[in-house]
Amino acid sequence: MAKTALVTGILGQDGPYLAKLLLEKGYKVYGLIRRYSNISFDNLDYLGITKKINFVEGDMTDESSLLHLVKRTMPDEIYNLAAQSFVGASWAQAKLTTEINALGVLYMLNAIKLFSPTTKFYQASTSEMFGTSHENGSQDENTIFHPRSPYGISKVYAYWMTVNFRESYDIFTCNGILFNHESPIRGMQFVTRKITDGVAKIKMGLMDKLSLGNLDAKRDWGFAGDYVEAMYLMLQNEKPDDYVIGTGENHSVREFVKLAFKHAGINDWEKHVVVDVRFNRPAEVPNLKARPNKAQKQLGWKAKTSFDDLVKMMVEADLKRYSVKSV
Ligand code: NAP
Ligand code: F7E
Repeated sequence: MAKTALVTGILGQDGPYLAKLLLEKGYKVYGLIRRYSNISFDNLDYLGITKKINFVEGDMTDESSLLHLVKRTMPDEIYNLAAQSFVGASWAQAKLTTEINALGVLYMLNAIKLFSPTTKFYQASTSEMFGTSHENGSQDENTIFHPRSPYGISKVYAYWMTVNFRESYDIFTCNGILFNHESPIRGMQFVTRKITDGVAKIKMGLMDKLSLGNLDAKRDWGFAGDYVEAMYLMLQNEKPDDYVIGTGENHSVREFVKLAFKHAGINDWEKHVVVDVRFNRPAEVPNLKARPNKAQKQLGWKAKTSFDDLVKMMVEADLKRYSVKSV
């Protein structure tokens, strides 16, 4: 019989890439969606898989909806990707961020414990939990957490609750501590997509200036399509554990900007970029770089897409979108 997986966050960035991978492996995929006045399947459409998903309704903040869902579907695997995932919004919406990202995970884990204790659970943890903490400029599974935003704090709660259900009830739970990963379907608010979309608009003459915040922040940026393979591999492993996932290389926002303009054939990038302090955060995370050795050793996972290829892929996809629109 085909394996079943429930993917929360199915309409976001990672949900569609993961669902595509699981469908290719023969899974029946349930995708959790909340109630919307106006729903968008654009990201699933981009990967051509909308019709293959079994949509189920629920909300991470509504415990009873998750209890019913797990009881009804009893999936082999649950990948919890749903979140208020934008760090920048988490100060103004700290309670909502906590309810979705922290309590939502507790509700899901309780549902598993009560109705489907053999279900394996993947939690989308994040490098934002490290904040300013590092050893010699990088982070691994043993680096202590020092989150710098309500988002990072909510994810630390979810991380430990995921560990605790493993230790208390012997449920197969894993944390993937993923560093930034991007793609042509990355949300528009995140800096990479804001840049590639802006560069494409400038190239097409639709915009002249791109306003950004801190150009000095450094991130370990990889491709989402590579990272969903790590999520899958964690749940296929013999024992549940927690893994840092990243490329092992980092770059500044400034480097990303320069490269994006270069791939669009624009040389005078500084003419088009304006620094606007309104995009600065109350507390910044200045420097993140993964040491993903454990994942490489135990899961056989390694990032495949280079920084240059990632930027090129995103710029080309946005240029294509605007070229098609302007025909
Ligand atoms: P994303 O594009 O923002 O997608 C998150 C999804 O969660 C959206 O589809 C959103 O639905 C859904 N969601 C939000 N609140 C919900 C609720 N109350 N009930 C049900 N669904 C809800 O995020 P992503 O980049 O794919 O990231 C996936 C996960 O990995 C997130 O948990 C994120 O925090 C984590 N993460 C991401 C990165 C990264 O670099 N991308 C790195 C580390 C960890 P709507 O469509 O309705 O908004
Ligand atoms: O910011 C700086 C900003 O919003 C990256 C989420 O997926 O990855 C993501 O969180 C950096 C920060 O991502 C702008 O200050 C400068 O230093 O793209 P971002 P993030 O905050 O790193 C982690 C791993 C997650 O878990 C999150 O869910 O870029 N920056 N200028 C800017 N950032 C934004 N958004 N906009 C700017 O104009």
